Amino acid sequence: MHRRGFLAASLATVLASPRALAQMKTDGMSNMRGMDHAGHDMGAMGQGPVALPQNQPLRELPLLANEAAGPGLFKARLTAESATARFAADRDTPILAYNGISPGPLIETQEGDRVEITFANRIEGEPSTIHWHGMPVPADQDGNPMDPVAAGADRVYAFDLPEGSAGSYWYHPHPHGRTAEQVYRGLAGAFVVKAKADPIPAAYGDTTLFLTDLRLAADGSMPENTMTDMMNGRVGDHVLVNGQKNPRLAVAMGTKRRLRLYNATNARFLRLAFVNAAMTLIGSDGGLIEAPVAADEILLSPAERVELVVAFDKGTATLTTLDYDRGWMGPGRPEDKGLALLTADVSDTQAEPMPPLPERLRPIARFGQPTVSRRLVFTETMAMKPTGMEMGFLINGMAFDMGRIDIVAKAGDTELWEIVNQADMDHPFHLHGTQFQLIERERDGKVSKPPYLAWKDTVNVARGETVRLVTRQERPGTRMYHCHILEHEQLGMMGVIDVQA
Ligand SMILES: [Cu+2]
Repeated sequence: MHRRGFLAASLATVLASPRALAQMKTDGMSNMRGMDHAGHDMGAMGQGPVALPQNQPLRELPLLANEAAGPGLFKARLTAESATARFAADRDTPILAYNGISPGPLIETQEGDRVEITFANRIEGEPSTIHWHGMPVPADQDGNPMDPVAAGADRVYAFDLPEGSAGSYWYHPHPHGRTAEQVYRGLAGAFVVKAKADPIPAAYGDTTLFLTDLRLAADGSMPENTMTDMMNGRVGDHVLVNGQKNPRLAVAMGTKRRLRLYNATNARFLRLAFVNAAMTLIGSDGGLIEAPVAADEILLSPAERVELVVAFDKGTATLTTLDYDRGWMGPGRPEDKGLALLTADVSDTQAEPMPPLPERLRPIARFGQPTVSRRLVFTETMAMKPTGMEMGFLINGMAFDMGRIDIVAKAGDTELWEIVNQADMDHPFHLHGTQFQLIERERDGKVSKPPYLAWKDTVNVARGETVRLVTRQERPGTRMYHCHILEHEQLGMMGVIDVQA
């Protein structure tokens, strides 16, 4: 039996007190959507959400052009700046964009490549960084909040992609206190590292589906985060695929497609199913798994990725969402189920016969016995302050402090990390600088082992659950670990690990 914890109890108290509610309203939180209205999908001022066009042909993400002349080097420039997008047909939306677009351009490189990307921060008045989510890059190239790039400044991020690092990574800002806002305003993109010898048949193609979450006010602007957003993480009104709402994909009968799905939302849990098409899981955050696994549904928590092979054998197939209860605080829980994210029109014409998926994809070496073990406990707090309600999201009782080292580790050590979620909400745990292996989950004394071995950099830790994982940092330097609900990270659910040589 799961006991509702401190935050839920505090919230219940606050909601039960008319005085407190009135105070919250007069404290500039009258736009606290969902707290005093049922239903989250309200546009600004209680109107319905702004309608977005649907059913347009799926856009492939534009590639970031490689400016290097020879092989083995990927050289490019990413400029973060204000831009304008047209989500709704009749109104402009001011956004933040990489090279003018959101999602940012798709970076595609090969394992073994050297990468040199000049980052130009042209966001007015705000520092930023680029964090290479999941990638094995040196600590001083990983866009830590301690290494801000000032507004107007440039810096070069340079790193080598080792053999065996092929996978579905991404890039996004990680500046102190501003990550959540810079990401929901549009700064995020996919970074795919291709294998030199790829076991997946080329006939399946390779399509990145970058899922983001958009909320628009009636005038087309993106409203600022509210109290509800800070508490639950910002969930928008529209889930977009490559910036489009429910785009369409035309395929011939019998087609198999390789799809890389990214949850690049700030806080939306996506429990996904493909209606009328069979899904086979082939990869996780850090690349291919050992062997294909048939999947009826997939839970993709914020920042997680999967690689799928989808077989289109009948009629119209829809990538859709299923209900998932991740522990919503307060009223206004968004409708999770039945969202059509992508519709595939399967023609009657038979596709050329597709080669089968190999039975083995690649070996994954299991980590040896850990020599160090650590325990991270997630909790939530809430207090009424004269300035309003103040929430805290803590790891081992502490909120993030950039000047504090929380963990000292040694490069090359194999470590067991136990992530204990004593909070009322699920929190997706992300560790920088490496990939880890999930060992087991425990809830109410029941232990379950994962059905297959996989490289992960983000794992959901459900409320009341303990997740055990094994990891190893190969390089020295300062790394972050945090909840990837970006508003929770901002409110303190982050720590610093100092890896020593
Ligand atoms: Cu969280």
